[in-house]
Amino acid sequence: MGKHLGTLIWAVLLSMLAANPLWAAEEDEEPAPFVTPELVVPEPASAVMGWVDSREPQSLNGSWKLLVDPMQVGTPGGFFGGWATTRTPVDAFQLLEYSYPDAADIRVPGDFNTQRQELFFYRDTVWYQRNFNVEAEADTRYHLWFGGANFDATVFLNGAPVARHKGGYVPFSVDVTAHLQPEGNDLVIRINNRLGDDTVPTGRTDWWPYGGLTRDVMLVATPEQYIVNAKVVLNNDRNAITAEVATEGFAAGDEVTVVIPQLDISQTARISDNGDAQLSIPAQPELWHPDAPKLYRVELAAGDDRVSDQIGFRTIETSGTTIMLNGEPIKFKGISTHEEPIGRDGVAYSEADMRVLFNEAKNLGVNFVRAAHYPYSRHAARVADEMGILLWEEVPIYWNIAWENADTLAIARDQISRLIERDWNRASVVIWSVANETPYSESRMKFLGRLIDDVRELDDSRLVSAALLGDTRRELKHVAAHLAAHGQGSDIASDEEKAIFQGVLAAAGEAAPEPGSSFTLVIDDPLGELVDIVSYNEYFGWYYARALAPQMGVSEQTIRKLMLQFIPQVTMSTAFGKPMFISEFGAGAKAGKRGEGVWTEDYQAAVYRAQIAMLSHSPQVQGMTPWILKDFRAMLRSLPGIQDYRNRKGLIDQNGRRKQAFYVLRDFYNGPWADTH
Ligand code: GCB
Repeated sequence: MGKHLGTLIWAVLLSMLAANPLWAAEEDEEPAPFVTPELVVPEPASAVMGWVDSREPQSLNGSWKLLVDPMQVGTPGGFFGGWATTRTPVDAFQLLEYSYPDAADIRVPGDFNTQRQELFFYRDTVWYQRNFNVEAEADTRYHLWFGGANFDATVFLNGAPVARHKGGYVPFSVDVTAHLQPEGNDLVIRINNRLGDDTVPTGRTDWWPYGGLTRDVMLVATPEQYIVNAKVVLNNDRNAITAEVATEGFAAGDEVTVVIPQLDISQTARISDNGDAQLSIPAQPELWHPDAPKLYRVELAAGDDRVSDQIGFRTIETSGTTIMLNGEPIKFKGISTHEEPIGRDGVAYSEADMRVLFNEAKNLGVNFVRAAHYPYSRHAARVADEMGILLWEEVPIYWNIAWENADTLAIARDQISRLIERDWNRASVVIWSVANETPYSESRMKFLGRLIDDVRELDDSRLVSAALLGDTRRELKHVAAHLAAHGQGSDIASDEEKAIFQGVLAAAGEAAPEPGSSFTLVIDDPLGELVDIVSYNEYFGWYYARALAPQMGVSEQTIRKLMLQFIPQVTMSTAFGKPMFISEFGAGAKAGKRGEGVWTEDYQAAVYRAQIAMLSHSPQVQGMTPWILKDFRAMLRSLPGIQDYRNRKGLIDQNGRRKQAFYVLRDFYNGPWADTH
């Protein structure tokens, strides 16, 4: 082909592409060859559509088709044509370079990383496709509802890009009535699970960034005028149930009715200009409690629309350093989890998965679970409601986030508001946590301050927290001095090491601690001012020894052994006069490995014993969620033969095998802390 002909073909091709308004470039700009322009895609509905399970939705779970697209050629608008619709060649002459009918199968819900071996470490674009039929009825609206798609999903229905959601983990929906056809609807989702500096979470996390349609997908039918969502909670005085109902399509003055048959409640309110209705209904329900998780059937009606749910009523508040459930002091006997099932790799997506996981948590004697580090599927809080487990729910603002980036803040705000709007009727959820181990800075305070304001505005019937990091450098300096004082008189250290300890104490001068003296660690991160419960992650007995040994010039073995003796002399506290909560402590162990040293069950159990001794004499500490119930997948953790890409701090391994530390914690919750609920 001559040079001129080649240029001409390009010019024609590019002008055809530019003529399509979906991917039109700026008017005077010539699209660059081989570059795929950004699509213009609407946002999903801004509010979460709640109460969906009572609408008998059409499930779109099941077997879908999957294409893997690391080169981004599936996006429509470029030279390669795009994969937004299902096409098959009309005859032997048509060039198509993709095919959904011939593509691999993938199960929805579920992550793609663990369904296909070659995608285990994959962090990029894939395409999901399926067909569905719908017997569309008159005067009905149809909404595509996604429980969560990790982490950036664009939805195409019959070729039209109908919604894009960034962030993953939380539900979104879009009204697709205008795009539906009775048969053979072609639903295609482009999903990318790559994370970077500006995303939430960022690119580096200590959990697997599972990608794909990890949650339920469904088609929800509503009347033209319908209830979008409603928050139904007990007021703080425990004498009235309040309902805030959001509707769509009704006229001001139309009515909403709330019925709670078991309480003989049936009350009506009028919808205001903005579509909302508010009710406050005098009531004294039996209160939801982990020991007796009472749920009531609540029904809402407006026009032709009807929805219902099972809801528990309780209050949660703090009084000084005490946490009060239904006006009574309570300690949170907890454990942390990730959203992974026992006995299978990948994301836990079903109610059954959550039941098994939470049941093993209950076997420890817990009344509380920290659902770290991101929103789980909606099944989690439902199961917790039924099983009587208090729940901490969290958004993945983890380590270093782009605090100054407006788009990052927008994703974070979207994520927390969608989580709250989904779970605000779950009595089990008592804490919204906005962050985990975020280093101090002014911009971090502003970012998290904004989120905390959002949370309080959306839902003031729960407590706000964040897992804090503390001032590790300062703390380690104090700990080093105490270890030196302690080590001098012990037979753990060698003579050479004792000389080093003497040097450390001499340098500390008057501040040098006496052997055996206690040490109070005070958390004063200014974020403590903004939260209701001051939560703290600490790794005495695990990371701290590794950090101190080279700094002090003493063997890690000596430091670890001294540390186990020293931990019980530490008292945890905060500068805020609020309840303190230990949101993490732990140590790694490979199930079945016994003996001395790190990675053994024995060492992990020794760390738990020392930690429990410390925490049970720290009066401000009102609960704990040690890290973690089960070994979990983590790309950070490669050590062959021990980790093999799993974080080994679980009390059980991935198949449910219990380690010694499981029993240490169980004995504590069933013994000294048995009567603290
Ligand atoms: C932490 C993090 C958690 C990690 C854990 C660990 O502090 O919050 O995500 O998995 O430590 O095992 O290091």
